Amino acid sequence: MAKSRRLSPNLKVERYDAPAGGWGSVRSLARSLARSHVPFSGSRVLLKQNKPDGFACVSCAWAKPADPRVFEFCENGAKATTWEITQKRVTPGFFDHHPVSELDSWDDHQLEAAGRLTHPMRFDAASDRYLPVSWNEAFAEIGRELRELTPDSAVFYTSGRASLETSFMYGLLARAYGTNNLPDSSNMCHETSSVALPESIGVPVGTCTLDDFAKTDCLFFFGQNVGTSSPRMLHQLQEAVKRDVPIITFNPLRERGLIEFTNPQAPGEMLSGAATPISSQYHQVRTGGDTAAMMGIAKALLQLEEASPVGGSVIDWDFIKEHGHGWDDWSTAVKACSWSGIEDRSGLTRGALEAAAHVYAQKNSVMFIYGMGLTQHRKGVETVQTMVNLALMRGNVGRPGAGICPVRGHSNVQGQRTVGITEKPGMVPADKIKALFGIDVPQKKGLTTVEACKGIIDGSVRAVIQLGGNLVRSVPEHRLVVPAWRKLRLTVQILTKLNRSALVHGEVSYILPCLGRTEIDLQETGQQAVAVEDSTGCMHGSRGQARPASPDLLSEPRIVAELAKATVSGRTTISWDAWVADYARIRDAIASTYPDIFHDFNERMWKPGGFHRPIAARQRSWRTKTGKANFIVPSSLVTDIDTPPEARDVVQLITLRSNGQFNTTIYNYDDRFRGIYGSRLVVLMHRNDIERWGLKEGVTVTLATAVDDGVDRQVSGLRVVAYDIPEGCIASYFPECNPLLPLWHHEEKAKTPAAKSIPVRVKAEAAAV
Ligand SMILES: Nc1nc2c(c(=O)[nH]1)N[C@H]1C(S)=C(S)[C@@H](COP(=O)(O)OP(=O)(O)OC[C@H]3O[C@@H](n4cnc5c(=O)[nH]c(N)nc54)[C@H](O)[C@@H]3O)O[C@H]1N2
Ligand SMILES: Nc1nc2c(c(=O)[nH]1)N[C@H]1C(S)=C(S)[C@@H](COP(=O)(O)OP(=O)(O)OC[C@H]3O[C@@H](n4cnc5c(=O)[nH]c(N)nc54)[C@H](O)[C@@H]3O)O[C@H]1N2
Ligand SMILES: [Mo]
Repeated sequence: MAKSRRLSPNLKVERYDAPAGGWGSVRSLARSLARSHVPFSGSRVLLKQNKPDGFACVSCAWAKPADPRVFEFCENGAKATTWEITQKRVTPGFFDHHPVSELDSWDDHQLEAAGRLTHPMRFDAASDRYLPVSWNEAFAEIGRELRELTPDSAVFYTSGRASLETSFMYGLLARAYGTNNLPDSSNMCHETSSVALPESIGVPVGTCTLDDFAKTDCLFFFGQNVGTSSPRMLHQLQEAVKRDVPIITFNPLRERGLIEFTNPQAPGEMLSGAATPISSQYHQVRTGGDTAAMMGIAKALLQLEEASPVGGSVIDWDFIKEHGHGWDDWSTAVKACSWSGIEDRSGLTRGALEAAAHVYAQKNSVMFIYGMGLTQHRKGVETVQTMVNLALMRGNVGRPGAGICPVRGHSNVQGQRTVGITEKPGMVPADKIKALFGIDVPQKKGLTTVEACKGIIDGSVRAVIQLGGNLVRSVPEHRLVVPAWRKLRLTVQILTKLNRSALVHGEVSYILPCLGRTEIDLQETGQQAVAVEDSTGCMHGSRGQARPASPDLLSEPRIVAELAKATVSGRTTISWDAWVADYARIRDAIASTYPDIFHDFNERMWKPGGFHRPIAARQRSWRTKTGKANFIVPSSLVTDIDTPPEARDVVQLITLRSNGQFNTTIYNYDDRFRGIYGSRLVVLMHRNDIERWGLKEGVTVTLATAVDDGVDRQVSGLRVVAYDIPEGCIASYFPECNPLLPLWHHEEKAKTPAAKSIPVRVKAEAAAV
């Protein structure tokens, strides 16, 4: 195949065989500084990123070390910062020039690239424009509107970026108002882990910290695209590889960051072009085939154990006896699984899985890292639990260098759950909240994100408040959600940048622009700081460094406090103004509510490397129903349960993120690591599949969801790109493909949309080029 192919005037595809990191990432960073019109002073702000005295990156949630590098950020973190500190502005004058119906024709990139919002705005139907409004008027009307609704018809969404302080207040606001309708981005992301892990090991989060990377003997890596989604982790992986730690990867796509890496911050490596190979084994599993692959590895382990001259050299019997529950059922199920079934479902050979098991059996301390490739499936909970079983077989939870490591998405998504953003009332200490703040936590379960969408479609939800996020793009089922969204009575977007969710608006609609985390937040008692929790359960302080984008912006804590005063005044004992004057008081309140995790919060948040929350499973204390670590048997190897087995022309669509995006924020149209430039409207297919359907690389196709429920779901104009992906699997980008995702096609228990296996048919378009 030619190294570089032009498939249309704006689409170029090439084989990208440079390492992740390296000069490519330096060039890309320089371009994003220039595009956002960020002068060199912007790079001074970057030096404070992820530093103990600086701000926590607004991009991913990866851990921040106690002894940071000079540049403790990656290409994508830097992009996120420059995107936020851009010099471009969306002022009231901008809205005057552009009616809402015109803006609605702009694409996601154009909307956010227009710059930072500067002023609170209210939609005016007569002129089809957003008009400036005073903050006081905005809060008063939103409060009035909310008070007129029944509490359960309002939804308080938050994207995982808002700080611990803001999130805590937001939870209290919703509960004082009378609802647990507090869905967050986690509902589309790692909710699968939050359901799977408590049943298996009694904690809702991972058990690994950064220290474990320095002590581990082997890493298993499932369905996480480290080079794009959490690039700073590449440093830990590189260090591990240099200690000869094998990395065994399962991913349908050969992702660059999992193949090789050049540390852009190591001059020697940059000059010599030396790259560190990352994965020692790379298994291109079929999408949804991980449960089968894990069963295969487990089966091979049992066989190795049986064949070993000294019993117990492979299976950790002492651990299982003392800590395990359900071994007999598990080992029986593993033995009952046929190799042919495993090979068929995983798309991997017995030999390949035995090779993985062979390495695993020889290594002492092993970590299991994973991302959306496991969580966004119909049976994702079972897959995560099967992976935990694999860890438990060799006692790999609760000792140094070993454990379970879900890689979280948004920079504080894990922390939001920790301080009460959840639709499940049982997850918050109701008695404390009553005693401390005079709020009765409603006992009715609230709506998840998927349930909120259902409510929007059926009309039972009347108001959506979004603290960050862009639900109109990030949720499934656009064809039904978007028109229903327009019928909402009230939509409020607390945002830094303009996005589609502000344009597809309700009858009464507000844009409330806020400070970003990189910005200096001045309140009555001086400059304020906030805190976030990273993927490893570590809390960090964060102090903004950049001048606010506009003098009219309010901080998120202030906006939430004002909304609370306008909506639930007299229903709590909280002195909202005092909290806003000094965020340390909010942290004291968090510490009183969750003392085990947050005692002495204000002092400890500045500890280099942050402070850890206690995670019982790390100490081998199992807060499960059995009091043990549970081997939970998956119900079946079949994960694509919405695809009839006889449907030969149906393929499984994986929706991907590119290297040029952060969720619905599209920085540019390139996906450098996958060698795709200039367009996101592509579909990656195996050569044999292209041939089978009589297509050619470069033609345009329509994808249609292959389910029969009366809803027509199609996305057109996608150009076929030949790609190294298993046959029967195709890939395209999120959010462009979200119209294909049925709302009910979600993880069975966790309700996480199954965005990594959407059954679709590929249809050639008549006017193909
Ligand atoms: N630059 C950047 N960083 C981000 C984000 C972003 O959009 N851009 N988003 C943030 C957020 S909110 C999140 S949740 C994380 C997401 O980060 P990831 O967890 O990396 O999620 P995805 O990028 O969606 O892709 C997951 C990977 O799973 C693979 N995969 C797909 N199906 C399967 C499968 O069935 N099995 C296996 N084993 N692998 C599979 C895909 O090929 C892909 O490499 O990143 C965060 N960081
Ligand atoms: N098909 C498919 N769908 C998916 C996924 C997938 O892999 N495939 N991934 C899912 C996942 S993992 C996630 S997490 C969701 C994400 O979904 P969301 O949480 O809905 O979306 P984001 O794109 O993260 O939100 C971006 C918006 O947040 C606003 N924003 C940015 N910074 C700030 C800030 O500091 N404060 C405030 N208040 N606002 C800010 C900006 O205006 C920006 O437009 O999407 C999910 N949807
Ligand atoms: Mo996410």
